[in-house]
Amino acid sequence: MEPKKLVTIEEMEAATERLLETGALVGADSWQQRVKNQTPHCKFGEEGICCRICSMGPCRITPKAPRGICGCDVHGIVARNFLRFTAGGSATHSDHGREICHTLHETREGGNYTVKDPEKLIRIATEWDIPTEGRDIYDLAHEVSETALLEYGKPFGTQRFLKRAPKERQEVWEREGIAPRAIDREVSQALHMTHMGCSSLPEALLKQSLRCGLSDGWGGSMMGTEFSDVLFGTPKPLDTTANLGVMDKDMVNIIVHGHDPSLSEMVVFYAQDPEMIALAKSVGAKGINVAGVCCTSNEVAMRHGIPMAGNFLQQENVVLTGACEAIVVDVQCIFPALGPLSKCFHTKFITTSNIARMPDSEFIQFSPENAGENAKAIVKMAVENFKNRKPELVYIPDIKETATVGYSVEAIEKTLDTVTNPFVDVTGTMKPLVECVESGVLRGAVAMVGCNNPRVRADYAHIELMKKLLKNDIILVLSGCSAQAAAKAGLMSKDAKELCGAGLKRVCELADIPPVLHMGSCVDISRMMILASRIAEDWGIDIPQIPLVGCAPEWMSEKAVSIGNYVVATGIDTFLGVSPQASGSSQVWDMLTGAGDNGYKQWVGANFTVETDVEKLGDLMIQRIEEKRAALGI
Ligand code: BF8
Ligand code: SF4
Repeated sequence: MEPKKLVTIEEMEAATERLLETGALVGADSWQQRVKNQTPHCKFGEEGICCRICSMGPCRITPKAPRGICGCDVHGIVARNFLRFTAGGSATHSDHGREICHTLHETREGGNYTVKDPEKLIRIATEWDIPTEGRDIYDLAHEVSETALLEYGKPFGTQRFLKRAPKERQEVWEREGIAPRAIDREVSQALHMTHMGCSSLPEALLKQSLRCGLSDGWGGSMMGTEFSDVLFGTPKPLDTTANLGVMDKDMVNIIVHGHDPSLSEMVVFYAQDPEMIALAKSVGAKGINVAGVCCTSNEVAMRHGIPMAGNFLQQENVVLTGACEAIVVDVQCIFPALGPLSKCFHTKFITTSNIARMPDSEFIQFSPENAGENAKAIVKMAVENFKNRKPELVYIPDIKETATVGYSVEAIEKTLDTVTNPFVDVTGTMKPLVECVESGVLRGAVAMVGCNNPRVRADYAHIELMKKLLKNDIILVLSGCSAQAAAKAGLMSKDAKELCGAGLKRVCELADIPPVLHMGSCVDISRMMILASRIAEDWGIDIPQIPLVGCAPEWMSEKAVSIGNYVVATGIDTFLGVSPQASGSSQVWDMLTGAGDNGYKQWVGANFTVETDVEKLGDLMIQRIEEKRAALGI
């Protein structure tokens, strides 16, 4: 069969160009223009060799000035900056997780929020030695959420979820002194260590980067994921659509953007309210269309099939369609540019969190207690704004692909059960997957994650790398903006099996899956950690031995660096297409990339590889996967 014609990156770029013409008509600014204004970037910043942590500085390291005023050398400065970057990401993800724990605490029968997956709640309670027998589910939810919240500040012990990792991993974390304690403590300690006159020894700073990252991946993010599932349901495979063509010129278009499903779930709910739909019809629309951007999009796509309008660098495009009645945001990855941009159109830019306040927005403070009321007010505001649309500015690019999303670990397990059941009387095991890799039908797996970054042609690295890996029988698990890049390009549709090598194609047919599995938002990279742990355990090997690597080809955020640290600490080699701001120190660089004899590789059995050439990055990943296979003798 001829491969299905999928939308190309050139077609997506042409659509963006056309939207920028609308922008020019109304005098809108754009990230494309701002990138030009900011180029070239500051070289000191790029290399991580500028220190601003005390007011004797800022100090910049040059051959003539090899030390800051306090005497700190370039290695200390770069390592401190790297740790601060990590701590920013860890704090952000973990605070998102904390908000979810608070939402769990607000659940009650008939309330704004309820427990949608009681089985999962009971499973976690049992794991945490909380009595479950005969208890009211809400009573249990409240105790579990209180216990979870204590993980942020408990005075003693390490994170409860670490026990989910294979024994060998837990021993590595203990041996290296990087098993994370209370989440807030790891972030605080990172700031303390990097204060003027504290640590300047790269080894100590980088070990804290690993520990702080682990407190995110195996602490805050993991709680964010697990309790989002308890609250809103554990994702199961669902069909949806992706790219700007999901917006509808005849409907009220509401875009949800950000990260916390506590907001987006409510907006989705009230957009289906008959009263709101009737109101939409009364203002001349055919109905209400909710679509997502960034991680919020992943959250609502995988639980409700809500279409994905786009990823990080497409957020301005949704406004440029002229058909966006409201862009409703909570926290993280929201361009402040949306304020002035929305003023060029009729779009309401609605901020909802005290954590992300922005000029030129309408602020409707959202909290678990007033969620229903406020979500309804937001939907109403969007609907009433339909009449202010300027038809002459409306242009929605006709590009849209189908995608199957929602592969939680539970869903993957279930899929594997259906494949093996006719032959083997075992369920709940990753063994069928392991057998596919051992036999060589699949060569291995890549966890591709992360953002867009204008340093890289938007989505190009994601899409090109995915195609290359699929051809080489490497299965992909995705999250974050990488997931939307794949969905926009049609790579999450089951038809994408035509792009795969013979082995992977066969697996997709047998299991009835797309070759690129959607695992959710960025906090859901914690799902990938569980998946890797389960595979290692069912295979009887340690995680670094699995022919599996991580990749963030277009990453940009502090969160991405925190993720990188915990993914590597979990034992998964990670490939980056954008350089961390750490190249100014040979010592730090070697420790991160495994070049020296003392660093990430020696401590945790995995390291970063940085390569900005997309072709070479793909080759390096394939090479690493093949090396791991050879080491296993398969
Ligand atoms: O947390 S992939 S641009 S949206 S940081 Fe942001 Fe990056 Fe997208 Fe989600 Ni993750
Ligand atoms: Fe300069 Fe040292 Fe102060 Fe950094 S801590 S700004 S290197 S004096």
